[in-house]
Amino acid sequence: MKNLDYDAIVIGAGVCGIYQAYKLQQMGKRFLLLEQGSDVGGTWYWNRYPGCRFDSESETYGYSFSKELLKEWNWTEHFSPREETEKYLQFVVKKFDLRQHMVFDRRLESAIWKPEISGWELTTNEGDTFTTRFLLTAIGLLSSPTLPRYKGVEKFKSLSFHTFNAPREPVDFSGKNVAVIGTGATGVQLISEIANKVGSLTIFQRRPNWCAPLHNSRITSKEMNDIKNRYEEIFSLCGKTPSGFYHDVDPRKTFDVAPEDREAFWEKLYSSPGFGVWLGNFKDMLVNSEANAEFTKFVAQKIRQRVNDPKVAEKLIPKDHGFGTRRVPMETGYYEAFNQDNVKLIDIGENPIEYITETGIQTKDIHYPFDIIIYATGFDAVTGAFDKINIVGENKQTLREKWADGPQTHFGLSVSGFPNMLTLAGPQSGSVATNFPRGIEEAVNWCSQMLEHLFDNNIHYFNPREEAESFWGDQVREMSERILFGKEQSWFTGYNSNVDRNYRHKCLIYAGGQIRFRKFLTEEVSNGYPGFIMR
Ligand code: NA7
Repeated sequence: MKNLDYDAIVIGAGVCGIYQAYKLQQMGKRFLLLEQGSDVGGTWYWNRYPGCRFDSESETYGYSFSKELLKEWNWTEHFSPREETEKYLQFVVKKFDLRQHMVFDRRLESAIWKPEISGWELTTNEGDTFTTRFLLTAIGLLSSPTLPRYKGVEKFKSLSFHTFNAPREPVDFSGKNVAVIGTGATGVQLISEIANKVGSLTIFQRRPNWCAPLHNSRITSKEMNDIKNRYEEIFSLCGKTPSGFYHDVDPRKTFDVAPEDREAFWEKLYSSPGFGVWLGNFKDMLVNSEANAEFTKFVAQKIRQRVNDPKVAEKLIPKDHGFGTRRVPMETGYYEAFNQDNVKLIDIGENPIEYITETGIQTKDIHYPFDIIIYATGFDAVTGAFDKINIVGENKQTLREKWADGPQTHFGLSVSGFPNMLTLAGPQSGSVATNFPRGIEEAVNWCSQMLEHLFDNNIHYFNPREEAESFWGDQVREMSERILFGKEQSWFTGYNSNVDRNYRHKCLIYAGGQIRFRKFLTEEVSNGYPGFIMR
């Protein structure tokens, strides 16, 4: 058989691709990593909008695989800002000398399965072609940004950008009239950060989300030393929760607890840092509508207390879904921003945006002039990045065709008919619904173990079985039906009004949690990979 250029090619130099590159280097394989950006970082390279940070406790976000790395790196905030996370990933790449395997400014345009070489032929936007035995995609869940389909978006003459493509140089907001469209996790971070830096801020909200305080703070050097001594315990704790965060559900049910104790518990959650308010709540809060409604009332009251104008407060309180049934944006002073004289909320349900003009936004009632328009309008999530690549598998079937009605995968990590391809953070994977690096380490470890098995046994071909894929589809559906989350329109359920194809009512993630997911993965290995054809 013809020699291939590489044993493996990894696509994407974000959190996932970097770790996969490290593993391949450890295995001593001939591999390459292609990255469309000009440097490493993925999410943390692209999203340069003000206020961008993660909602994971910093010490739970770093890689756990190297004790030395854990000892050397110091986080400075409990919830790290984008800039620091980007530096961290650059530090990792330098420390393990991974840059030598990476080629930047290369977008993968096509990947064609070539049975005669039992491998893939890849072509990039620069026209280079490579052959590889295994194709490993680490192309991100939220890397295909979507602009709203308003007429005239391209006509606006002054500065406008999607948050994902925010300018690389800091934007000077002082004295500027700024519009933000979108109030998801991104919009909420951005609005909180720039409200007191702009001349005026006008927020165009379609649907409000239930937000909760992040309670970020600095990490002192004493705290950092303590964290370093506890890393083993920290990762062990994260490994035991469904979400890979510290926060685990409270074993009690909402209505089994006396109202005053319930209230005290919720007050404590609301005033504690991070996702505890969402993921560490009573065990029925995210599965039982009555329990959910009770906590939802509690959070609505908090919003009413924080926003001075009752009419504005009511607009900021979601009426169409309960707390935590979509992604909870974490905020720092978000609601208080609406108490500022320079901040205005436009409910586009009442006053729809009609089109974008050269100088601003035309709504049904009024034309608003702006200096800057920022689109925080989200992503063609999880499958969007795959759709942009022409991936052609066996029998010349494209991945787009295969997933036309929604993704079909085995464990979210491989796709029948697309041999020798591992979708490291693919749709329907359990790792994409977790504290990302925790789930990702799990997925990359598993895929690497499988690759070692293939290399060691001289296996040149693997393909997940169709039965395995339909089994996994059932698991994904069953888990999403169990939780209130699965019933709401959000990017997790494949909803995006800005793209033609919406996988309505199909979950893009495996919502069963990392413990269940890990069990499936472990059994697959111990049973000798029954879900795969290998030869
Ligand atoms: P999201 O959570 O998908 O939010 C996008 C926001 O933009 C949301 O408020 C949308 O309203 C709004 N949107 C989208 N399209 C339009 C149009 N056409 N007109 C008006 N408003 C619109 O994306 P984010 O970037 O905030 O967050 C993504 C993830 O990044 C987040 O979950 C974190 O994990 C990190 P809608 O709710 O659809 O009515």
